[in-house]
Amino acid sequence: MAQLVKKPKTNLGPGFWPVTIFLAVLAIVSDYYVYVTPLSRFLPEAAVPADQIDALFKFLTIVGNAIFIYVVGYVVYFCIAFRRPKNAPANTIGVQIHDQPQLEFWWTLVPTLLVVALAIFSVVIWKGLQQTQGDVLTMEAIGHQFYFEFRYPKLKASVRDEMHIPVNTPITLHVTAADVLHGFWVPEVRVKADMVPGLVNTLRFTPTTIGQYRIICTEYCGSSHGKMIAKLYIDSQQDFGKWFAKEANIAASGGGGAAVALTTGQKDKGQALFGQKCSTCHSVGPYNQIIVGPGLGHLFNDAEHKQLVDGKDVTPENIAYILHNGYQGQLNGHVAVMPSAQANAISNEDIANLTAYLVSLSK
Ligand code: HEC
Ligand SMILES: [Cu+2]
Repeated sequence: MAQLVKKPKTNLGPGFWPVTIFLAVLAIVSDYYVYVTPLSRFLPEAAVPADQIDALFKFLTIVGNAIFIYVVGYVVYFCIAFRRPKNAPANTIGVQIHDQPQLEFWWTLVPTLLVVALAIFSVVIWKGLQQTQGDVLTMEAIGHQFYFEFRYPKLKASVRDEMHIPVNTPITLHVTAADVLHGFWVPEVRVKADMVPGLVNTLRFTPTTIGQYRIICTEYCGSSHGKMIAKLYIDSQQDFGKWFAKEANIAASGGGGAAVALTTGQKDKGQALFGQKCSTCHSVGPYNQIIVGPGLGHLFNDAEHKQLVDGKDVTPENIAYILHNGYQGQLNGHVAVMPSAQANAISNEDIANLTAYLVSLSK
């Protein structure tokens, strides 16, 4: 292979410093525009962490923009400055440069400092997000195929695909899923959490701007994943009060809305499921007809076992509780384990159906 005929005097090529200065000007000017442009112009900020998240995003953009300009600028410049001379053979290779400790020192130090700064910046914001601002409104969001369910304290029925929250009120939102992975994301609030069956993730934010926003599922969860868009209403305190009172009325009168899953369980489906998932361990005879677990046919009218194995009264809710969480106690002097819903691979809907079936056996 032929060597490059004309070796340049410096390693940097002619015009390196003017190009460097030009790139600096370009970076400073464009970064200035990034700095002065509020991100809320493109995506409104509707809650408290949004401004901090935007500040972090801006920091990333400003640093990234400068790096981008220098990398692309130098690539273009070097392509031109060190191009193959017209008279050189086609297989000419350029001067190979090795061992530049000074250069290596800087290209290690600068990115390290940047990444450390970024880490400090994000940890500070993250810490703020973890702090409870007093337990003002704590609620739950549950992802289902294919809708969001919202539960409020003191509201018997859950609400479907509509989340109402009062403005300027710190919200603690626990999210989870009933069937498969879902995601909870409100772009205007800038918070996002995975909704995972069996795991509760917590989001904290304080809504600041009254309005209507989108809650989007961000995890491909099945054929109608794209339809999983719920509405977030940030209401005035008054409007929220009205809405809440209305929901509470609906729940009390037992109609309308999405009733609690338990009342909607279907015993036929429960019976079918019992045959698949439960009959290896349970008979539908009396309590003493034990297979692995006790017989479940007389839960409500067994004179000898007036309470459930966990000592609670026999009610549909308490039965569902055992189906959900499982239970470990003693049965005939041995440790006996009732598997949890996760271990039994049953959904909340399955629990409702099974409970309806068990109730129908003895009531
Ligand atoms: C691997 C065996 C096993 C399977 C499968 C199983 N269970 Fe159980 N279950 C038990 C055992 C053991 C107990 C008793 C636990 C104890 O007393 O500590 C129990 C307790 C219960 C109880 C409480 C009974 C009472 O009198 O308080 C209910 C209700 C129940 N199971 C329902 C179900 C249903 C519904 C299914 C199907 C989804 C199911 N179980 C699947 C083993 C099982
Ligand atoms: Cu989903």
